[in-house]
Amino acid sequence: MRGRFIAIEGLDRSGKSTQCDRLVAHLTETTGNKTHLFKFPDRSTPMGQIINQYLTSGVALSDQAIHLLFSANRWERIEDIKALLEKGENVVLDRYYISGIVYTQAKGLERQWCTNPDLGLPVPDITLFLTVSPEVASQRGAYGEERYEKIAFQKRVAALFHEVAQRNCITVDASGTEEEVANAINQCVETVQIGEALDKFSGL
Ligand code: NYM
Ligand code: MG
Repeated sequence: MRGRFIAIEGLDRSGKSTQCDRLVAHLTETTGNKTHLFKFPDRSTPMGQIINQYLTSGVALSDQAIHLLFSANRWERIEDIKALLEKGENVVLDRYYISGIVYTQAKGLERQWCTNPDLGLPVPDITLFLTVSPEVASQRGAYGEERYEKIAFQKRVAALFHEVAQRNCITVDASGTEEEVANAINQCVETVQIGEALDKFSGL
């Protein structure tokens, strides 16, 4: 049987990275199979390095160009992800195409335009959306260091995330303790049915 394919989405400083690490440990233990974490953007690839410069040092790129780079950065890792799933290993994603779409749409670009480059990517078995208010997130460590970490922008992203999550995600309240959030995530993950074939993303 193929591995489990799980994505975690949320605002900046919603606790995604911590929870992804915990979920990797949980799946390794409960399924007995290797579990891999992929983080998007993957800043280690050549495209990821340009994305990193854009996010951290204000390199100028048009909204369209950076959007396509974020999408290309997913496409450049997808064959590796599929191969692991087919071997029966699990894959956890720290952000995926929903982040890609809502962060760019929050800048005022059209939903369909934002969706197009990601069409055809494999759809996760479940996408968890960790909710935390932009105000609470802004109190967390190192907030404001990267482009996009501004409350007004995060509020626009949050509104889009909430709308999209109704149809595409399981929403998890991420304002509790690390332990409480991890328990809620583990419960959601246990109920997931794993189909043999991966669906192809066809829109939100
Ligand atoms: N981001 C992330 C996008 O704007 N589009 C995307 O496709 C992805 C994957 O990059 N503010 C944004 C969201 C974050 C930033 O991600 C860096 P992270 O998870 O904070 O490293
Ligand atoms: Mg961030």
